[in-house]
Amino acid sequence: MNILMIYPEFPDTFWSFKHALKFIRKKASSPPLGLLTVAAMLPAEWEKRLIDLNVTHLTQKDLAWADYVFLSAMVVQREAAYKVIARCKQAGVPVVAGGPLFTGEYEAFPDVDHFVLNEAEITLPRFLADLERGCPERLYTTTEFPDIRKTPVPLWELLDLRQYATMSIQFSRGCPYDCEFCNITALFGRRPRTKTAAQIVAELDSLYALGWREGVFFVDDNFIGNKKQLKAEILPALIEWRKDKVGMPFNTEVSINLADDEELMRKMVAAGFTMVFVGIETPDEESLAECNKFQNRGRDLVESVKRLQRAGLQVQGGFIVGFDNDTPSIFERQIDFIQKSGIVSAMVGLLQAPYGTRLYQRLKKEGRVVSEMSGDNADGSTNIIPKMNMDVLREGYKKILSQIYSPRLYYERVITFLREYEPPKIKLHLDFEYVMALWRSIYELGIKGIERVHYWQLFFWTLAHKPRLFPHAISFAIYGYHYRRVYELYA
Ligand code: B12
Repeated sequence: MNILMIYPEFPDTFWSFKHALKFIRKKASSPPLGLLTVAAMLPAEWEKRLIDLNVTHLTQKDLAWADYVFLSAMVVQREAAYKVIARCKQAGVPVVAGGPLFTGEYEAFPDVDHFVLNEAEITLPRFLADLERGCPERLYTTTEFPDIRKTPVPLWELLDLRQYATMSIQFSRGCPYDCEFCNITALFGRRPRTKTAAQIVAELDSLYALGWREGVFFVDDNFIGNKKQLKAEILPALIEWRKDKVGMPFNTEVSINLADDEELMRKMVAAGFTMVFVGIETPDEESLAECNKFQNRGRDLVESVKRLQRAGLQVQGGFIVGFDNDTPSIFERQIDFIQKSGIVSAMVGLLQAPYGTRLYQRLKKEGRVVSEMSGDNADGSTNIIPKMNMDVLREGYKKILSQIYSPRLYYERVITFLREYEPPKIKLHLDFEYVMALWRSIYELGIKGIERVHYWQLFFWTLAHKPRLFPHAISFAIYGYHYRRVYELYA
């Protein structure tokens, strides 16, 4: 059996990092981990190939080779997925689809032959058994959450590793918190399900053996969902693993209460974590109460962020405007907060109601859900009728973005961050492309760019005050260019 796994192209978004990737000559930020995981669950004797349309093309020859196409996508890849399905149909290759896009809206894809939805650990074996008997059904779903201690090591071999900026691995699924707008608990449950230390070490070993030395993103919904297991089992195993390794800094997603736990922060940093994404959402207490984000309440959020930074963790933040409690003063307050916190990468979105969330149910009852989501939560669109006047909200939103990604405020924030940040202690690997990225940034940003004055200020400030953080400063300059370009598109 020949299986062609296809991952559709992402549009140009905040998360695509397209404008930054060209500096390091990479084509995509992350690999399609869902497909690689599914590939490892298929019979070993089947032939498998991967076409990630973010790094390569799909040819007629590829389609002629395939007995089945296995397709995965998120909502943001919807249009690109339709195109892939049309090509498969034309070529007469049956399509098996899974992943978040199809799990959420499979009815909208009449041309897909089989849907294997939810988590494949449960639904895929059922499909494969029916396929073997020659009677595969069209739809496989489940309401159960599988034990991921049996999930196999992803089939990294299918990837051309050189095309990616980071690799992904997953330790847990689910999140103990229950924020009103978030669909994670609906999708993956509130009790975090975790892999074992042996599994994680095996995944890291397999990547290391393939020569991978760049970053690894732990794609957990909340990495610290099970702190006890992390402290006792996982982090000690990672610290041990790292002893004779070079490179592979880790990043992940956590809730802000990590800042309350010195031991956990220390162990994460020792294990090689250098960056965390945190859902900050808003500095407004009322709005935090409205969305049930109690882990963010009753604390000095700026100070919590700084504590993480001082421990050696760069903080990326997610922010939302458009809560029912928000008044037009929120825009200035968000800008102010982002500047003070030194959160260089701030993903700001309008409040949206994903299907399956408590927010969706509440607003549906109030007649305030107008459509499904665009799938990109940082594109300035929303599927709800906000309490605030829509034009005021849109204008305020644009103002936040145009300010925080203006070269002046952006570079100011980079310096605020670098002052606070404790550099990583792990041995980093220096790739030739990263050296070249420095020269490319000098030309693109330091000579041609509208940010050139700020670029050179940061360049010399860092060399004078924080020379060890010089590579970080250059990376930030490159990211800043990407964010500005993306938000010019949204404007
Ligand atoms: C890593 C990640 C990213 C990464 C990398 C994505 C990439 N290249 O694949 C980055 C940071 C780029 C990203 C960005 C975004 N993401 Co994202 N992301 C995730 C995250 C945290 C993990 C995904 C992952 O790798 N999981 C591990 C693998 C093993 O799981 P999986 O892909 O779901 O695959 C399993 C099943 O779905 C199934 N399966 C998957 N594909 C297939 C295919 C077949 C044929 C079969 C049979 C089965 C199958 O089997 C697998 C094993 O069970 C998820 C949350 C989550 N826990 O899944 C959100 C998630 C996928 N992201 C989401 C969103 C909304 C986004 C963003 C729009 C913004 C945001 N809020 O984060 C952007 C859009 C991307 C863009 N470029 O514009 C949503 C998607 C919702 C939807 N219905 O589409 C999720 C579910 C989070 C959420 N709260 O809803 N994301």
